[in-house]
Amino acid sequence: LPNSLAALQLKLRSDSEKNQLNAIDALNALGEDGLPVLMEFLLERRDTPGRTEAKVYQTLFNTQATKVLDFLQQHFPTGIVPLKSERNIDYTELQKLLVEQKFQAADKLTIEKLCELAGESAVLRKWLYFTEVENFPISDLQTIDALWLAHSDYQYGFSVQRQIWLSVGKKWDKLWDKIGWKSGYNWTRYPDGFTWSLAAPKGHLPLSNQLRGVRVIAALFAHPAWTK
Ligand code: UYC
Repeated sequence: LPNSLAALQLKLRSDSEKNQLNAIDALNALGEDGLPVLMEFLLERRDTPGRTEAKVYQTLFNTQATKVLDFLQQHFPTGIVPLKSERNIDYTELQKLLVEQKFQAADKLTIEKLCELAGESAVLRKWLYFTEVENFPISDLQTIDALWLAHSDYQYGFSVQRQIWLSVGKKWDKLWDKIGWKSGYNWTRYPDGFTWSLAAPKGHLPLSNQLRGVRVIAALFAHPAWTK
């Protein structure tokens, strides 16, 4: 019986990430019977959260079952991603918006958090200088990125955008096209032109306004956070 609970339990712990991710969907489809298996797995892996653990967390949250939500609240009160900050910045609200898949509000808050990270003058200005980005701590950028990854099935995040940018030979126009920020000569209009769900192309979110040029996003992509 390939779809038996025991088989899926093993598949969830197999060496292949693809098999693990498929097992999550199959267990979720079993409903009542599958959810305890997912909860047990999450407790087991609580200290090593990666893509599989994040998908288990998001899948459990999406059930909106009282028992499951109580479990998540008890064991993972601040979510599946450790909310590390070198500047004492609180990322709990960003975590909340992302787990609830409120992508537009999460995107806006991401920009605000980056300004907070840059300091008081950036908070008042509401946009960043590239020189401020260069001084961002690694841990904070990694936390923000890990939150986007975890709650988008690894579709969204600066590191995803950077990977695509590298894959197109660092050609900005090719990147904009691939992530749905530009179509031919036309910029996507903020906010209504953008897709505030998981239906967008990989790397679509989070946004960074290109009105003042590419230096800020270039500084983000050059940051040591992605290579350390
Ligand atoms: N906007 O077009 N954008 C804004 C994007 C551009 C513009 C905010 C992204 C092109 C103006 C965000 C793209 C452009 C404002 C983004 C995009 C343009 C604004 C809110 C595709 C005109 C009003 C946060 C690359 C041709 C604010 C913020 C202002 C806002 C994001 C216009 C998140 C990814 C070149 C006029 N756009 N933006 O920064 O500054 O205000 O006047 O990138």
